[in-house]
Amino acid sequence: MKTTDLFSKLSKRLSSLERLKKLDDKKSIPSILEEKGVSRRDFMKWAGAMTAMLALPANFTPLVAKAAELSDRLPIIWLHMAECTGCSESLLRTDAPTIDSLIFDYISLEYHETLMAAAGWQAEHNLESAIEKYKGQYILMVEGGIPAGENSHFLTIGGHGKTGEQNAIDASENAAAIFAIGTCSSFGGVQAAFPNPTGTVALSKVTDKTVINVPGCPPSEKNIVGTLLHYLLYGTLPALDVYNRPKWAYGLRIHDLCERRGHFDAGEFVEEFGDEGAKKGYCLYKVGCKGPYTFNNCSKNKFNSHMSWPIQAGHGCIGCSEPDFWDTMGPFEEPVADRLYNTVFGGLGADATADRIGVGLLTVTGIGIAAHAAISKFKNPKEDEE
Ligand code: FSX
Ligand code: SF4
Ligand code: F3S
Repeated sequence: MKTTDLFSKLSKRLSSLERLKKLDDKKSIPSILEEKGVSRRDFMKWAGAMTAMLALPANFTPLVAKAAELSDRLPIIWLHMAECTGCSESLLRTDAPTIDSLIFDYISLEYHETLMAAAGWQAEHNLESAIEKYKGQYILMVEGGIPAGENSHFLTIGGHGKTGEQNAIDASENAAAIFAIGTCSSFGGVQAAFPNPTGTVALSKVTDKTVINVPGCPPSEKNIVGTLLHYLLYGTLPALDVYNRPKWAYGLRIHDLCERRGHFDAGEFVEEFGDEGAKKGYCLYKVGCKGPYTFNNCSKNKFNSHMSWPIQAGHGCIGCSEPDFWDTMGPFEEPVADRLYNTVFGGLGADATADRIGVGLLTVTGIGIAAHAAISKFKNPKEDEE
């Protein structure tokens, strides 16, 4: 589609959203931001960064700003399943709330178990009435993996003993769009790690509807808010990768966007934590960095009010936005070169390591050749179960 056609398509979508009634009597998002000391200039700067993140041309910035301002027109139902609540916490609990978290605080969260005041029967009633009232219009965001089937009793919610699985199925039925927030909801997460005692599965396994996965343990606030903005702007699904992750956020590897990449290419590695190489900010591959096999944009978004991210802090990426990373990416502080190179090049022998292969080969081949394919060949303890 030509850029001008896209611009008018998105403008039309926003005009139709603007005609929708505001869902609650809270102040508008622009006035709340102003109250919180966010200047219009800062807001437009933020919108410019989000525009770039969503891979839109810079002249779309006013549309992205408007989408953010209209984000209180869409009702949102947020369900918690089996997880640590880190996804919600990462977005909302910060000393100096970012624009992303402020927006999140003021969108129309019709139901969010961590944030709402209601409890017990009243909470159950709120969920049912939100689903009924906003049938076909609400965005369903689900955090956490789902103990399913004969194991669904491991997660029951409320007084009727209704399972989390049933809640997720019922809420999915009438949602306009479904986002799995975090690795647990996207792929099962920590509770689904071997031997998965609670039979936990991804949200996409309990509904036939398309689920947009926003993984990360936790995902960055920008990837959560960006997914919402994308839906506000387009009203349709974003381009997705094979794991249903939005390509604008998960299209490149950690390794492709890493500030230590020059050291990798130059063969300069941290050999052990605390050594000279570590002090010089060398590449963390030999101390276990899984950035070459992990698709995410952490170096751009960072965490803790955009202060830092794992590799900047001095530890390798552990692959937290990949399916089954607890089982496939360990040990977290050792390289997996043996498995990878054994897979990609066949004849290197099962115990070939980054050291034996040598820096030359590491550098020439670029570790990530067919990274997805290679990861799928990693030994996964789950396979032993079958
Ligand atoms: Fe925790 Fe969310 Fe990890 Fe899972 O995040 S940060 S265990 S992805 O579901 O709360
Ligand atoms: Fe960065 Fe890790 Fe790649 Fe090294 S291996 S360049 S630390 S992503
Ligand atoms: Fe997770 Fe790796 Fe980013 S561990 S937070 S995907 S750097």
